[in-house]
Parts: sequence; structure tokens; C-alpha cells
Amino acid sequence: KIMITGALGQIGSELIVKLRSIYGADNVLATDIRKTDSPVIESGPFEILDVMDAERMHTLAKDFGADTMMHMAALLSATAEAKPLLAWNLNMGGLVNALETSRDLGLQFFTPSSIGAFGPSTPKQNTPQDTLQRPTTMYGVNKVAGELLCDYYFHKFGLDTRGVRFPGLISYVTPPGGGTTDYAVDIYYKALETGKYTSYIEQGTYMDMMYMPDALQAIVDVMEADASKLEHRNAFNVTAMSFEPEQIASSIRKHIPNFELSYDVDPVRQAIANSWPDAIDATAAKNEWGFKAQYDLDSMTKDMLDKLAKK
Ligand code: VAH
Repeated sequence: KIMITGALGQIGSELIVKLRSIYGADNVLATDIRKTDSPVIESGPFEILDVMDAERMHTLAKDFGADTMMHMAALLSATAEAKPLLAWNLNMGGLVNALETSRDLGLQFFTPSSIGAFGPSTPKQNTPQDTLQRPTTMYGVNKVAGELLCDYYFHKFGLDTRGVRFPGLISYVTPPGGGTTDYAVDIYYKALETGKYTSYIEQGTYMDMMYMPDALQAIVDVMEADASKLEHRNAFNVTAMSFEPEQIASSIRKHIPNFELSYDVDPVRQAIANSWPDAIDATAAKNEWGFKAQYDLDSMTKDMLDKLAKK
């Protein structure tokens, strides 16, 4: 029985659907700070939860009879850079509350890290699983601290913490949010709506990306993996592709030939993107729990445009 925080977020809103299809709707408790009319609410148990409310989080997990916690609530990179203190309090406070509830109730634990956990001094090509992590964003500081905290709860209390470092995630369910990689989501919406897109990330900026279906499968696979085979615990590098804006534009042009891409660089999000790797190495995830992405840029583009056109 799985409890999710941030169930209405970019990952949460699709993770709920996936988990309910595998484990049964009544076995997945969705929680978020607000209630909307999204299908997530209707398809199974939902509770309002502010992850800063430790007592309510513990009560909800206990009353539901959870055996697994998936902590997905957080502020993403660009939002965190605009409100760094709120980001620290929410991202770290929420994580500690989720870890404490999980420790006390003996839950298996998942929370995502990110390529944002790397900084300018990290090797940018084939970024290793174990390497220098000196991020220069508040989001990155939160992610590195989170990785260390999850390791600590494993070594100190035996809590079965697991996680992955996600690249930019691309999905058609939720609109682009406060992330730096969200240009790669917005570009598909605008390609269909107007046939053109003005990117806030400059030409030639490579970042790791992955289609949401592959991200959701990675969460299920890492959580179902045989613990005795895990040399790493949380923060496995996972990625499907690395591209820069011109490449996603050419992929779109295979379906929308006259699509036009222009640039109006946002210095804040460009600085964040510049501090991240170009392409990370996912060998550890492949070796330790069989990670494999199904979608590449062209198959993702085809599916994104098909699904968005229907929306
Ligand atoms: C962000 N999409 O841009 C998130 C992610 C890899 C980036 O953490 O903040």
C-alpha cells in the first residue's frame, strides 16, 4: 500500500495512474497540498496534505496502512532559485518529515534526485554515478542534501531508501512547470498551437531528458529491485537522451515541417542549465536493476504530438 506526496505534480499526477494500474486503485493513497478536479482525485483515495505538517503525514500513513512512501512534493529548479529560502524549508522540511514517518512506520521509501544535483565542476560528458557534486543552485543543494540524508537513514536506521537522479522529464499530462528543462515540454504545446516556439534556453545547450513513461517504469523497477543487488541506493543516474533545442526542433519538423524555433534566452534558467551536465552515465542503474529507456527523441516526439493533438 503506497502513499504519495505531491500527487498533482508533474511526476505525481502520472505516477498515481501507473501505480494504481499495477497495485490496485485502493492501494495507492494520493496526497497533495490542494485539491483539483484532476482524474487522479477521482480514481482512488485522496487526502489534502501539506508535507510541512509532520503529524498529519504520519497519521495519514498510519491510518492508510502504508508500507511504501513515495515523496514527490518539491519546488523545482527555477522556482527554487526565485524563492531559495522557501525552497530550502519546503524541499528539506518535507523530506525530513517523509523520512521520519517512513522510519517510524517501517515504510520502503522513494524520492527522486536530479541531474540538478551536479554542478559546474562535475564532469559534463558521461557524468559518472559517483563524482564531484558542487551544485550552484538551491535546488541542487536540496538534491545533494537529500541524497545524503536518504543514505544516512539507510545506514543509521536501516530504512530502505531508494531513488534516481532524473533528467528533464517530458510529459503531455501536466503543463510545463517551474523547471529549467520545461522548455522541452512547452515546445510541443506551442508547435501544435502556433507552429513556432521561442526558447528561453540557448541553442547548443545540451541536457539529459527522458519521456515520462520511462521515468515511471524506472521508479517501479528500482523499488521492485532485489536489495541485495544494489551497490548504490538512491540517486541512480538515469537518462534516455541528451539534446539541445535545435535537435528537438528538427524532430518536431518531421511532423510539422514549417515549425519555427527562435530564442529569447532567460539568463536565470540558462545559468542553471549551464551548471548541469550535458550527458550523464546510467551504467550503474542498468547493471544493478536493469534500467532501460524505451523512448528516444523521435519516438517521444511522435507520441507527444499525437497525445497533445488529442488533448
Ligand atoms: C527542473 N525538471 O528543471 C526539473 C529537473 C532535471 C531538471 O529536476 O528543475
